[in-house]
Amino acid sequence: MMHLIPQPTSVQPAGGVFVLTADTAITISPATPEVTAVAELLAARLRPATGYPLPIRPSGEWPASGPLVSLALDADDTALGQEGYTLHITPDAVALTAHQPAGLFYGVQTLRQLLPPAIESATPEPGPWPLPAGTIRDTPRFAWRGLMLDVARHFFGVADVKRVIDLAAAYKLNRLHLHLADDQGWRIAIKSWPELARVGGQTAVTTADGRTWPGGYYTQADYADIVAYAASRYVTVVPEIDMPGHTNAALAAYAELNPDGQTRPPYTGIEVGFSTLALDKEITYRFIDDVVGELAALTPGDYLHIGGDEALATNKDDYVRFIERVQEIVAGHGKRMVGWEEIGQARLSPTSIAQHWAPGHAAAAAAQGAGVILSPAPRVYLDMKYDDTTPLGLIWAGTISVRTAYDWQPETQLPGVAESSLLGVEAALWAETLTTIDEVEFMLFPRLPGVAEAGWSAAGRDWDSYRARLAAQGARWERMGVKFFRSGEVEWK
Ligand code: TNX
Repeated sequence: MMHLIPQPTSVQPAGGVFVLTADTAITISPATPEVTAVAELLAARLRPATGYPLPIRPSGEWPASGPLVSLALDADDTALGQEGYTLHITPDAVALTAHQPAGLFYGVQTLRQLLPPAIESATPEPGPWPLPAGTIRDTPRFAWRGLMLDVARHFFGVADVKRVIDLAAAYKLNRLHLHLADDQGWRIAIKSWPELARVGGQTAVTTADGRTWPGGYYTQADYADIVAYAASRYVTVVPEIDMPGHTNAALAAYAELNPDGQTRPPYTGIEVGFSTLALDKEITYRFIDDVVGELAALTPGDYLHIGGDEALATNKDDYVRFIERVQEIVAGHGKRMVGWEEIGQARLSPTSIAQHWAPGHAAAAAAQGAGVILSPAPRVYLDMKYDDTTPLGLIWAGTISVRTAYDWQPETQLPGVAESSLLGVEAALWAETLTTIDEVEFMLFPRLPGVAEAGWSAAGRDWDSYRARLAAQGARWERMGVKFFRSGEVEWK
C-alpha cells in the first residue's frame, strides 16, 4: 500500500516489489555536485536502518546487472518543471528521474515514505526493505509551500532549526520563513548596529507559569549555516524583520529609533500593537537600509519579509508612506518585499508579496498585481490549540483540529483574489507559548503535513483518504523521535 503525503499527481500501482539488499547500488546521471548531493542524502537516510553500504556511482560505471536505484536528470521532460519527478519501480530496479535536482530531492522523499517505517530508524533494523512496484508522476500545485517559525518570542538554536527544516522538507515544503525580530527579541547579529542582538537578543516571553526564558541570537555565521543547510534540502530561507510595529526589542537597544528619543524597557509579555519606530526620522531609514542590506547579503533567496502587521501605534497615512519607502529599500538591495497583508493598503510593486492571515487587505494587494501567500489564521496558525484541552498554544483564531488544518481549499479561501494571484500556502508557528523543540514538534505534527498537501497536491485531496495516509506516518515519527500529538481524529497504526 502506498500511504503518501502529499498525495502525488498520479500513482499507478503495478504487481510485485523491489527489495533493497546488501547488493543494491545507487547510480547517478549526470554526476554533478547537485545530483551527487541528493544521492548522498538518500544513502545517508537508508544506511543506518538497513546497514547496507549502498555505494553511489556514475551510471555508466556500474555493471547493469545488480539491483539499482538510479537517479537521473532528464533534460527533455520539461513538463516536470523545477520540482517534479517520476518514480518508476519494478521488481528489478527503481528509476527516479526529474528535470531539475529539486525534483530528485522530492522523489527521494516519496521513496522514503514507500519503504517500511523502520527505515527512519537511526540504528539497524531487521528489514526486509520492499518498495511497491508502480509508477508515480508528481508535480507541485504551488511554487510557495512554506513554514514560518517564530524565533523571536522564544529563541530556537541552529540545531533546532535544522531539525525543523528536515521535518518540513520531508513533506516537500520549500520555504522557511524565520520571524527574526519582534517586541520580545532580536535574533540576528547586525554588524552595523551591534546593540540590536547584544541588548535586544537577551529577552524572551515570560510564559504563563511565570517562568522567564533566556534569549539568544544567531551570529551571521549561524545564519549562513542555516541558509546553507536549508538550500541543501531545497528550502529557501525568507528572513523577516517585523516593522514598523513589533519593534520593542530594537527600540530597547537604540534610543534614536524611538519617536521620543528614549530607549524602551525590555518587553516579555504577549500583547501586540504598542511599539513603533520613529517614522518621521531619517535615522530610521538608515537603520532599515543597513539591516536590510546585511540580511540581503547573507540571503541568497529572492525574498525579504518586512512584517508590516498590527502597526496599531501608527496612523494609516504614515504607515502607507513607510511601507512604500521600505519597499524601495528592499528593491534597492535586490530582493522582493514580502509583508503581512496589511501592506495591501500601500502602493505595491507587482513583484511584492502579501501574506494573508486575517485582517482583510489581501484582495487590495492582489488587485495591484502583487502575489499572495495564504496563511489563514483559523486554518494554518499551528500555534492555535488542537482543542480546549491542549496544554500549549493560543486560541484567538479558534482551535485547529487536524481536519481543520487540512480540509480547506486554497482557491476559495479569499473571495476577490483570483487563483492566478496565489503563490501558495504557508503554515505559521508563533512561539509565545512554545519554548522547546519538543513543543514545536507537538504543535506541528500531525498538522503540518496537511498544510503541505494543500500546497503540493492539486488533486486527490480528501479527508478520509488523508486520514488513512496520515495514520501511517505515526510509526515513522516514532522512529524519528518526533513528539507528535496523538490526535483522536486519526486511527494511528
Ligand atoms: C498575530 S499574525 C500576530 C503575531 C502573534 C500571533 C499569535 C500576525 C501577522 N501577527 O504577532 O504572534 O497572532 O497567534
